[in-house]
Amino acid sequence: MRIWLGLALTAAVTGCNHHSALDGDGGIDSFGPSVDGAFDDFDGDGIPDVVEGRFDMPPRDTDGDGTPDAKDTDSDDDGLLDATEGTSDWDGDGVPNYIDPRNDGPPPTLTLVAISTAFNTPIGIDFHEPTHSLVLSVNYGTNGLPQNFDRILFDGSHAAFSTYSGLTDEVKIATARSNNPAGIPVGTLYTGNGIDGQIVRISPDGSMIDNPWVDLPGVGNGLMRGSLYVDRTGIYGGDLIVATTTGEIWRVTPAGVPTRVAATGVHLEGLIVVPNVPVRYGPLAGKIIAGAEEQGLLWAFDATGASQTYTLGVTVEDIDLVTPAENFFGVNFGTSRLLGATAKNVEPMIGDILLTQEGVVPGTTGLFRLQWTGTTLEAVAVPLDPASATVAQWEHVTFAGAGVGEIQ
Ligand SMILES: [Ca+2]
Ligand SMILES: [Ca+2]
Ligand SMILES: [Ca+2]
Ligand SMILES: [Ca+2]
Repeated sequence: MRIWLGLALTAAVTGCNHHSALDGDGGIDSFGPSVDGAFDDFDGDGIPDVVEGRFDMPPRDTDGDGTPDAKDTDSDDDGLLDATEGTSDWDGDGVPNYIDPRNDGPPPTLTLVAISTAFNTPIGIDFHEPTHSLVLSVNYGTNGLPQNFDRILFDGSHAAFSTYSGLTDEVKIATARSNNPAGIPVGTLYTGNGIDGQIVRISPDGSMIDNPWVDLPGVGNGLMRGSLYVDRTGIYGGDLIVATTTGEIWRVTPAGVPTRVAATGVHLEGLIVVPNVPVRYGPLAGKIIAGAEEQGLLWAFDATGASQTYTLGVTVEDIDLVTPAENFFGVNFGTSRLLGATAKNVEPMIGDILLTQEGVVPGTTGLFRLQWTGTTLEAVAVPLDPASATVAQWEHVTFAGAGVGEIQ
């Protein structure tokens, strides 16, 4: 046995040396004359060429776009870079992430942890990237006093994000992140003010308040209590997108120029722009999606305003993309607490769409993973671990590179 292991080890070492010796010897393939070692990493994604099937005949090309995996920075064309996905196997199906465009396994069982600090009527939540913290809208039930927006510090305590106060409407928020293609200052916060068609903008440090920043043209536009979202895909130019309580969808440029995308006539809640990745999102790829709680429908809009609806068995309150290496946080309105789950816990659904339902059946998460199976759109309930904190009523949820006490 010992001899056998020794031989295997010797062979492996010899193999490495052999490939290293080849490197730079003038051998030519489509990768060029000077880079031909098996353990090279041509595309710099951290995955060696030999693992990426460079020496297969023909070289492996998972997404069939003509660029072999060893040169392709997104080998499976699912919108997540190979360097992010790596060779681990988040969905446990035996296929490494970087060549696995869909999560085939069941959704994870979530262990939600209640953050110890209580909040007064919390509603909206998002990531404040400049301070690596969560920003929340709070206090609408006390006439917006002492202020409407708090940041949540690492120990779970509150600090005012802005002195802005007096909003008595349920307040939804959206922040700009560094992935915004229009270069909106990172940490800029957008919200409504309870007045028809008006949007407020607050500077990243909370000090400058434009109220209103934009007053949508026309009347009966509705309130921003629908949802706000800053485009991360570039499909909408990095604009702010809003969905209103009267069912209008608008895009607003960073300079404050609004354009109406659609008008549905039905209260919309929850909003994202879906990355333009057909293999993962099917017919939703590249679309704005929003929920219509009272209809039990998901609406999808293209840039021309053309729309389609889907019945998924979920009354949507909020919509999010499950992002790599970010913790999950949600506003559990029924207990005035934040609930969190670790990035590791949500890993099996990275890249998927998460639908949040306000009304929660006791003992469940009230969260649903929305996937394109290749033939159909399917929303599957995300189960709750028996050891988890319970959910009373969700308001908004987010994925964030923030830590709060128990959730790091
Ligand atoms: Ca590589
Ligand atoms: Ca390819
Ligand atoms: Ca990928
Ligand atoms: Ca996999």
